Parts: sequence; structure tokens; C-alpha cells
Amino acid sequence: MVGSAIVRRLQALGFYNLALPRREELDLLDQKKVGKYFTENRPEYVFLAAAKVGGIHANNTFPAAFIYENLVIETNVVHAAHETAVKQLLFLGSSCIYPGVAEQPMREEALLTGTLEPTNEPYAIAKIAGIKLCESYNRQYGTDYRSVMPTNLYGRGDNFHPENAHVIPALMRRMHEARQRGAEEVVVWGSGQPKREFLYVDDLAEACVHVMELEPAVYRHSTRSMLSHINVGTGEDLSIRALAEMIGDIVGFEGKLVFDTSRPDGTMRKLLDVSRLDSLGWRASTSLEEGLRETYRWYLAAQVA
Ligand code: GFB
Repeated sequence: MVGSAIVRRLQALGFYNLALPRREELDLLDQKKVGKYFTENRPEYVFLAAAKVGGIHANNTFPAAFIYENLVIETNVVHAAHETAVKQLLFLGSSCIYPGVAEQPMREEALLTGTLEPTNEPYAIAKIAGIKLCESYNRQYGTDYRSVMPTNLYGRGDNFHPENAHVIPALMRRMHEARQRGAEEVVVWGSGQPKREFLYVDDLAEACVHVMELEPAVYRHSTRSMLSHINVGTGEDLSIRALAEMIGDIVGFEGKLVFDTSRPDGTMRKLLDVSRLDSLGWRASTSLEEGLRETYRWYLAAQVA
């Protein structure tokens, strides 16, 4: 989802010389193959969007896969970038790198100030390691590796798996299918009370390119050598209940919402402070409603295809 959005953005800006190896062509878990690919293709700029991702249930069920795959992908790609003198690299993290209970909205400085939310700790540890890899290579080798921390993402190309997906695609599909069946109820996990901030993936892609295009001195000045990441979000959040109602309106599901409290809520709130990126000249432009409508259109089209 994220990689495709970055490609769309780069192409819209006129970048055409893009190396886009698919998984069958380049397994990022294979250190030798990654090294060989970088040596043969010599990319100048790298967007590291590849990751093992999933919603709260997937994170909780497959912790080994989430920590292992993310650590390996990051170390393979960052090291290969260094060995082949890549000019710039952008690493994508996640807002779950911040403590499970943190002052809201969460500033970049909140990193490593408290314990993590247990449902996604292994994933968060891998993402923190990714930031620290980039910072360490910058400090030791003078490289220009940057990091952005997106809030919860959604949009076209998302994973709509009933159990493993994030909340937006999961509820969109469940409500769509409930409406088709004429079902009167839809289950929403947890209490409905947690609040989340959602960013449309094309906005994220725009932000990624914006951060990559900042002059090195501007990026360095706005961050610090051991606190180099930049939050990307909308600066607004809403409860899962309010989100579910909004998705229901868009999908046309008029039945009842049933909250299944045997499912985890996860962290109660994770709103990002986006003032750093705002001061660097970028702000999200897609409203949640607009983004949800676009995502639903994409989902419907994908059903037909
Ligand atoms: O999207 P989600 O899995 O991400 O869940 P997290 C967000 C909230 O929605 C939780 C509730 O409180 C869920 O209990 N929810 C309600 C549902 N119904 C559903 C449903 O049908 N499916 C899902 N998935 N949730 C993930 C992390 O946490 O966020 C990852 O596990 C990553 O590491 C990602 O950081 C951005 O915000 O809880």
C-alpha cells in the first residue's frame, strides 16, 4: 500500500527511473541477494517502505515474525545502502514506537521515555531499531538516512483480511458484507473507546517525498543526531466508535454495532504532534471522510476486478 503510493507520487512529479523489484525478484530477507541487487543496480535514493505489518490481532499473534522480518529487512537494506554509497534513504517507522501511555499529542522527543504498548511491542522495537540504524550510520559514516513516523495509515491497496487487517479495512469489509447479507449487526473489536489518528496513504507518500527533498542542512537542523525522526499525521483523532459509525455511513450499513470486549483495545490514545513537519512546510490535505470514500471506491473496484 505505502510503496505503491510513493511510486504514484514520484511518477506524478516526473521521476521515471525507478527500480521497483517485486518480492519474487528480490527477497529483502536475504542479505546476500540484497547486497547483490544494490551492487548491480546502484540506486541513488531509497525509500524503505517494505515491512511486515498488520493490525492489533496480527501483531499479537505473530510477534516473532513481526520482530524478525522487520529487523532483517532494515539491517539488510540500510547496510547495503551504505556499502553502495546510496545518496539518501528514507526509513518508514510507525507511531507505535512511542510509549503505550504518553503525553498527547506525542512529540518526537517521547521516543524511549517509557514502556511500549504490549500488543505491538516486538514490531515497535524493530521500528525503533530502524531509526537507530539510520542514526548510527549517519553518525559513523556521515550518511544521509532520514526517518518518518506515520500514524495509522489506510487507503487504496490496503489489506482487507478479516482478522489480520487494521481497523479501517477490517470494518469496511465486515460492514460491506453485512449489508450484502442483510445482517442486522456488525462486531467491532474492543470497547470502541480507544482513539486513533488516521492518515490517507497518498498524503503519507507526499510527505515522504517532501522530507526526502529537504536540503540536508534543513533536515539536520530540524532534527538531532540521536533524535532524527519526524512524525507524519493529521493532528486529529477520533474514537473507534465514531470511526465505525462513519464507515457505516459510507458503506450504507444501517444495522447495530456490537462491541466485543474480549478483543484488545490496544493503546487508548496515540495522537501525533505534527508541528515539526508543519514547520518544514507539509500538512495533510485529505479529510478522513474523503479518504474513506476513496478507499471504499477502490475496494469495490477490486471486488469486481
Ligand atoms: O487498526 P488496529 O489493529 O491498530 O486497531 P492499532 C485499532 C483499534 O481498532 C483497536 C479496534 O482498539 C482495535 O481493537 N478495532 C475494532 C479493530 N474493530 C477492529 C477490527 O475489526 N480489526 C482491527 N484490526 N481492529 C496497530 C499495531 O495497532 O497499529 C501496529 O498493532 C501498527 O503495530 C499499527 O503500529 C499502525 O492502532 O491498535
